[in-house]
Amino acid sequence: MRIDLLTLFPGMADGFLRESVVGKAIEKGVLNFQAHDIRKWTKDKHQRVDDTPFGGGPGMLMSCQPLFDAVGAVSTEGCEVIYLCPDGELLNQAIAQDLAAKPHLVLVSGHYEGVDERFRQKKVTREISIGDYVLTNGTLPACVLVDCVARHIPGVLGDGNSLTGDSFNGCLLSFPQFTRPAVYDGLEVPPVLLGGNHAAIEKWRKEQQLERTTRRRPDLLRKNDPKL
Ligand code: 4GS
Repeated sequence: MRIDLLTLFPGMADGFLRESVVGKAIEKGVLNFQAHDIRKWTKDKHQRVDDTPFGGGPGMLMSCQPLFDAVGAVSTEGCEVIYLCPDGELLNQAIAQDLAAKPHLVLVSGHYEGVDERFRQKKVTREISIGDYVLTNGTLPACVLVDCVARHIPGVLGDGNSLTGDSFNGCLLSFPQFTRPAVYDGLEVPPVLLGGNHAAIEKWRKEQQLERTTRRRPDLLRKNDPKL
């Protein structure tokens, strides 16, 4: 899978994504990731990539020319061009899974007050938000998207970091987990987990998941069963 990220801060993305699990995937060539500096494509004599909004108002907007040319340079036939912004669809596990099946994503990070609307109309095929809050720039949202998409690409996760036990995969939160020692500072591990009765462990874990989801995220249960 190929992912190109267009940003004014490529170093932010490289610093985050070239470490750990996703970093290994990039090294192995399972994920072909490239961060590009949008400024590289500006034709402005002062290297500017932004300008003041027509009609007035605070802040600066990213101009069309560098964005159109950057997308033109990195895109391929049929690739998905995703603009990260608070007014996009809210990112979730299903969207991440869907995007992981695509051969080529081009991600565009907004900066300042955003981008010229004509860029969104003509070049962007999908708009995604990582949550209802406002950040200083769109590079972190793009990294979040790359991270959660990458873990669905075959060969990215080892056995130690399995997809199957994820919160949300079954629309239930995870069960509580414990490792050695069996007693720490007087705190005991639930005895069922030490017994080796796999059916009993399975049952306990399912109950814990239901109990936790009901208490913490009843909205997830309702999404699964609208009657609730
Ligand atoms: C988000 C978000 C975001 C909005 C970028 C203000 C700079 C900023 N992008 N999900 N301009 N939340 N973007 O806050 O995607």
